[in-house]
Amino acid sequence: MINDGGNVLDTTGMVSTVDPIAEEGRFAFYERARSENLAPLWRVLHGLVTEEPRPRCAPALWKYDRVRPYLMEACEHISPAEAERRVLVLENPGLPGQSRITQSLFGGLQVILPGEVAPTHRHVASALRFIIEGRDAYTAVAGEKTTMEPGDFVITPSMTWHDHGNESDVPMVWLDGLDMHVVNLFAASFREGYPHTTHPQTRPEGTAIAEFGSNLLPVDHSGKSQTSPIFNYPYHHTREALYKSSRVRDPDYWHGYKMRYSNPLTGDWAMPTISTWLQLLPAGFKTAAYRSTDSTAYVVVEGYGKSRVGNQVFEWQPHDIFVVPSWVTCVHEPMNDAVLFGYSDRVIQEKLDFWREEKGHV
Ligand code: 1HN
Repeated sequence: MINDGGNVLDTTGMVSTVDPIAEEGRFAFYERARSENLAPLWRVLHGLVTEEPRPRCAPALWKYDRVRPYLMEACEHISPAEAERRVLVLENPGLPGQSRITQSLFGGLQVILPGEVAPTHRHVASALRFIIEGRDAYTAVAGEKTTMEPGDFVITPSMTWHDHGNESDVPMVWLDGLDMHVVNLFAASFREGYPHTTHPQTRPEGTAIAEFGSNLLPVDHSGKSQTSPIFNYPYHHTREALYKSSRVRDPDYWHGYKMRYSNPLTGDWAMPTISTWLQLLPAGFKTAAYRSTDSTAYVVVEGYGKSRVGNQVFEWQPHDIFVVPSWVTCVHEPMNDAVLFGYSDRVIQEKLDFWREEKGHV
């Protein structure tokens, strides 16, 4: 295994068709070539270009009732002022030590206690928040605050100033999803701290949703930012949309009722680098076998059930998080009405013509 700082190339599997006996006579040549920064492609070719996806990320499940005590203990060890962001990274067991929940994306759980503030900074990496627990904490993005409730999907676009605070009397926990591994693949990362803890508020709370959140746009609005101008998609709206959909049509065999968060300016995904959606799996429904090339992290929002991921079965309940790797077949089976949030790199793969899916027989 070669780890070149993020891009892991597996050279241990069957990667070439060269004759191992003949190879011995070539090692001196390989050594001399290496001193000139040259290497034989034929030894690695089939590891570089595989017949099928070979995700290093593994199927994984985090049970929230096991994770939560660690989040609370983290609060005894460090403040957000010292940590900058008090986050426990959801480390995919197939990619230990790399801060990846899937091969391309970050996942972590952030906790903010009443009265705490996570200081203002900005970076090229875009972030999503999916609220797990708590109420009435805020995030401020580019001068506008939004109050967050469980199930809300919140966006921090690339290079926008952001800080978080908890003005309630209960701990707030959310999932952070970031694309910094994609940014770092291109060595395009910048970050900056703000000279003050919080950033001045330049627009009243509710501006974004008022102007962009009702299938209407300000008449002379012309910009087409790649990130949605709506930076909080409240759960009470999105949940209602799923249930309304469930009253007017049958569930999709492979997805149930699955709706993507979209950018109202373009109709594209809400974020340019991370696809996000919300999915209602009605009681008694079982999805047909499905796989796609976007390794996906799921958060259980409501309901109880199980998912078969490859040859593993994950039993889940609200707040649990699980990962379905690229090209691993998945079947979801809720026990009652269940709602799942999901995020993946599908939007990037679609732009690059990489993305594939396979729908099993129904
Ligand atoms: C970050 O800036 C936040 O702003 C959360 O809340 C998690 C993980 C890695 C790098 C930056 C935040 C992060 C992060």
